Amino acid sequence: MTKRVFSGIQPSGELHLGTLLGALDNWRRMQDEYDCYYCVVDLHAMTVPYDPVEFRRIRLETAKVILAAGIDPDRVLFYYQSQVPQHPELAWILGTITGLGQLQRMTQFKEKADKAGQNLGLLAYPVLMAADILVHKAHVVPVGDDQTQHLELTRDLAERFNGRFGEEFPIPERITPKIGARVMSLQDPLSKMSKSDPDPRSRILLTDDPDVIRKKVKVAVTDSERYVEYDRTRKPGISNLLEIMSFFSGRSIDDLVDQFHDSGYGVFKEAVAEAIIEGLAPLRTRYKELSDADVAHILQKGALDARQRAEETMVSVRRAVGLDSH
Ligand code: ATP
Ligand code: LTN
Repeated sequence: MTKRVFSGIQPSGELHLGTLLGALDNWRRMQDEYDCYYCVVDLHAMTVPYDPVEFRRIRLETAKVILAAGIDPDRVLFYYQSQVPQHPELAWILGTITGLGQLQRMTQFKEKADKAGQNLGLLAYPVLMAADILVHKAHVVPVGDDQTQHLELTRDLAERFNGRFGEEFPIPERITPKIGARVMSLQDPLSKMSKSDPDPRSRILLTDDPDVIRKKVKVAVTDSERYVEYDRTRKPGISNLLEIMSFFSGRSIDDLVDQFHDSGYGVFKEAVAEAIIEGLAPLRTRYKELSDADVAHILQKGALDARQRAEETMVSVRRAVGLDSH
């Protein structure tokens, strides 16, 4: 049997290098080998305050960038989470077997609640994420490092459900890339590159113009030493740039350190910027070619197919928990 893959990205801001290295690149590579379900998880993005007009724009924009990154709708199911009501239905059922303490201990809940205030949706966020994955009985989930805790909960819930109601779900595995599982902010290399960072210089957007990329890399925070060396603790800024360059150039970090060790940070940064620009060129071209109407059409078709597949799981889940119609 071909293994199934599920992953999601929130439409909560413009996509950046972190999303590409941490998740999207694996999404693209897995589509040849696996049965893939990829989702713009709009219900998740509603758990912090938002503006509905901007939300609508960013949701379409997110879908467009994902397609431009090489996700092929002929090979994968690609859709908006809110258009497949089986996701929240399963989330409700899983919610009834989730301990409150477990949710309150989630790092992301604590961080977001501190910033944006608590709400039930934010607390239940990881349960909906578990439902996303389990409703398609996914075996593999490609995500960045920051999703480890959420994936653990998903595995727990799958095991708990199977234990109580009978074998239903495979226990999903997390897949994180070797390089790029945690891309750091260009302005504060001790925190992760994030959509919600108020400083736009902290991240390189996948749709940034070459000149913007050059400027952002040029002003990236490094350290006061002179040598290009890889050491994430002592030299987090330079190490982050080395990882990014290694990803785009396909060269090993050792090889890059050999070449740039004594060249000075200025020369190294110029090379990093050019590698990013060249690496993002195909995405930029595809992005320009995609119309909003094409994207909307792809998403509608994806939702139709995803609803059918998710319904197959739900028929069996409803029966298992005693909710079938006869
Ligand atoms: P952000 O923190 O940028 O606001 P997020 O992690 O809250 O984003 P998503 O956009 O839904 O939410 O994340 C999409 C995927 O990208 C996830 O798999 C996540 O792990 C990954 N990802 C996001 N930021 C990074 C990063 N800096 N490094 C590596 N992977 C990342
Ligand atoms: N919480 C994830 C987004 C997400 C997801 C998922 C990822 C929602 N549902 C299911 C993988 C599988 C994040 O990246 N912030």
